[in-house]
Amino acid sequence: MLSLYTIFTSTIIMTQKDLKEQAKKVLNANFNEDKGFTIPCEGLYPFQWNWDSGFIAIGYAHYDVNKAKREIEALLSAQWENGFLPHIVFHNDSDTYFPGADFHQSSLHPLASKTHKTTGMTQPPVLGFVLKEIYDIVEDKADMISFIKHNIDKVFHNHAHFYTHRDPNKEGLVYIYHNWESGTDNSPIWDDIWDTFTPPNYTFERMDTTHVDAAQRPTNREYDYYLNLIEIAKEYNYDDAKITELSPFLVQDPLFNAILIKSNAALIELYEIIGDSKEKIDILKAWQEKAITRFNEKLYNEKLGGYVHYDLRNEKQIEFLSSSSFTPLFAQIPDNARAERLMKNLTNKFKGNDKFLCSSFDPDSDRFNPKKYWRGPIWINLNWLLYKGLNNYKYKNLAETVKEDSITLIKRYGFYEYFDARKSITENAGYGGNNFSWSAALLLDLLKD
Ligand code: 2M8
Repeated sequence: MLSLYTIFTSTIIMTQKDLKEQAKKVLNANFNEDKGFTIPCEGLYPFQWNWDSGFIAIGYAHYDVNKAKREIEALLSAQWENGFLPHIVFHNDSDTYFPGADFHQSSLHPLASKTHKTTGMTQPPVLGFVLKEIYDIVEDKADMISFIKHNIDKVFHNHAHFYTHRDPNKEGLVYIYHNWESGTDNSPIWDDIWDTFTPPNYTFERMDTTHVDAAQRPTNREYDYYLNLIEIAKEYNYDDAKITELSPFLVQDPLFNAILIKSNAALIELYEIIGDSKEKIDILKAWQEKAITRFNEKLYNEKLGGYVHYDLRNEKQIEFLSSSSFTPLFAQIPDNARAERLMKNLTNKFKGNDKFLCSSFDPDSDRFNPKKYWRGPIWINLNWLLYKGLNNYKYKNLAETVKEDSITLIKRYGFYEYFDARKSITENAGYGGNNFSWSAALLLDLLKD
């Protein structure tokens, strides 16, 4: 006879097994077999997105390594000749998304991909650490090493592009020139920057709000700012030097830079495994030393007890806490004392007694909105970075909370794009697109143990 304990644990195991199967279904349905890449979400995001693909490849590594490889190679196939990796690759046509390839016009840049239409902006550079994650996951290390050998220099070239063209002070911190480069599109962080310039009122047809409730998406006026920044970059053919000089949006983002630093560290480890790469390792180590020191000097805010964005155009910190404030833990940037303050903020402010972790913006701020995109809701990719980050320090219990909260939200509401942090919510609190790829992929990774 089965004991109660066996019945209980087997129910949990079954449930997790079901959840994993559902996650795989979401990913497989979003995979484009012909072109070898995965859309983030049907209708809403019909192309290949840069950092989405990295997270998605981690999910595939758990059950179909060939798809993981194809995903990464599809992204790298659109790399520009100068090492730049665009934020969207338009492998296919689709009229369900705006702004598409015709708006972005990447061919204005002389070194843009000649084979693929892309955007002229980038996203957090995840590929370095993604290669290392996949290497750690798969059993056939020799096979993965040969894949990595084939691709790693392209990722190195991408990092070199950042430090050459996006770091005007040569201080080891790179800038983003568009909020879409941050990945955290309509975060309240940008509100102060919007006050510094006035875009025209463009005439355009929003497509996102035909898929998702407008209350959960940016406003039309916010889109004017997004489009205007692209128009300015296009006016200068996406020339980095001109953007550095003239873009009204120039920000050193802690999430973006933490990811670059983590990816540098991963490249060092991978080059060491491959062997025979001393010169590149030395370059990476020099970048790391400078970047980590400057990150701690420039992006930490003592009063708030967290890392913040730096407005490079207007030379000042943007003094708000967001989920990005905690991502330096992922790259082991803070010392133990700072890590402790981050942990306290997460515990007292972001979690409190009544919230799932981790809201994308300070829940005590009057700019916080629990339903609107990056102005408050929880995102699974940020939770994954946080889970890994807390585990880099001694905060294993809090890491488990982040993991369990992520699993609970997906179990309860489905594979949504973002979630309400309030535990008291009784109606559906999964927002944005459903069957969202990185929620499925990273759930597979969180459930691996
Ligand atoms: C969201 O951004 C795109 C623009 O890049 C959009 O709203 O149209 C963001 O959440 C971004 O981080 C993400 O990569 C993208 C696709 O999932 O959607």
